[in-house]
Amino acid sequence: MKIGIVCYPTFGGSGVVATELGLGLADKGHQVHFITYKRPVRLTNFHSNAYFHEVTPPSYPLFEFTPYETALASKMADVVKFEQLDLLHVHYAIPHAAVAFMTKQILLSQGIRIPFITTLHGTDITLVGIDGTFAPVVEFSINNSDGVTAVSQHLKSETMSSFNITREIDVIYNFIDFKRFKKTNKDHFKKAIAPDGEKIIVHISNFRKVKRVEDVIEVFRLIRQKMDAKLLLIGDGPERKFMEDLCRTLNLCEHIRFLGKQEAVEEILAVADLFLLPSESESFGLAALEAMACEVPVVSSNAGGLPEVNVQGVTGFLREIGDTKGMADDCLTILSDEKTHKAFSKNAFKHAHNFDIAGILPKYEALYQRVLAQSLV
Ligand code: GMT
Repeated sequence: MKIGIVCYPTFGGSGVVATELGLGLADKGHQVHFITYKRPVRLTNFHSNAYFHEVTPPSYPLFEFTPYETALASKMADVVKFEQLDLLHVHYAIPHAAVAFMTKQILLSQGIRIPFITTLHGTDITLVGIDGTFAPVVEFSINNSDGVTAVSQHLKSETMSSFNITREIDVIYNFIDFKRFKKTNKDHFKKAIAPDGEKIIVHISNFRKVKRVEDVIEVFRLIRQKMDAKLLLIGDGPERKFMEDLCRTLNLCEHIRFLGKQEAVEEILAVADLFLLPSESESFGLAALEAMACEVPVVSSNAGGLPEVNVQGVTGFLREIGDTKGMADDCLTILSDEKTHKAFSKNAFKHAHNFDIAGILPKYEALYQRVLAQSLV
């Protein structure tokens, strides 16, 4: 099959999922065309079945806001036509679903039928999507997609209750590639970070408000009242400066390292004893799944789709949003006893296998076939 994938090319989860999905499909012999404004961060190596088409909207003195959507639709129409694509799969509804609808209409006027699938990832519904500025377009483009998927049951329910949805939404969970995410021996790295055998806690996010990184720091402060520990913060974003200031105020800088954006997160997860994700809202929590695949237990908030990934009392613990004291207690439960930690690590690894790419990819392929068959009717 020839598939066009449209996504954000950045470190964000939706771009990562879209790229890994495309590469997985390319491995299986499909021809995959990524269409976006920059090479996706995980599209690093040459793959004979993967292509990249860059969208470069021209600047013009009249434009205060460069019309990216128009440039994207034109590029999508061009790639569909020239490469004879079978379908388009767009990730993150805003603006990609609406642009796909426009592309479909442009091509229809030229006698070309191209169905499109929209995958909803999270804030495209929960935070940004429901904002009145975007809601009518989001609702219209979901209802007029040829297939729609959500990355968790929770996100599907949120979508159904927030909009007037007149079509079916399939839940296809995010996935993990165990070839890449696995526990490896990085003892030298562990020694450098925690020379006295301190426990290592890791948090990965885009440092947006919704991630509540301040809670990570507060939980860590409470843990340190009871045991020696180090905190590694991976990622970057608007909140980072405030978090650095907070560490200084709390006099914790010596024990906290800001590692910034990292490509090989699996190498850092390999030395982690625990993963913290206290988000305000989280449709799935891909970072938690990546940790679990590396045998790292998770303490998270009970937000959104997180309970579908992190199982209470099995792979880790979940607490109400903002309950930093409870989260710290849970971390201490896991970290203070070697046997408990081992059991949680084992469970996390086992549960992560429910999201193995080998099982999830065929679900997308089946959806593609169904949508293609319907579009021929
Ligand atoms: O919504 C965001 O904050 C970013 C978004 C993205 O585009 O990276 O993340 C969402 O999609 C991920 C991949 O499906 C999910 O793992 C994240 O849970 C989800 N983020 C939120 O719902 C906050």
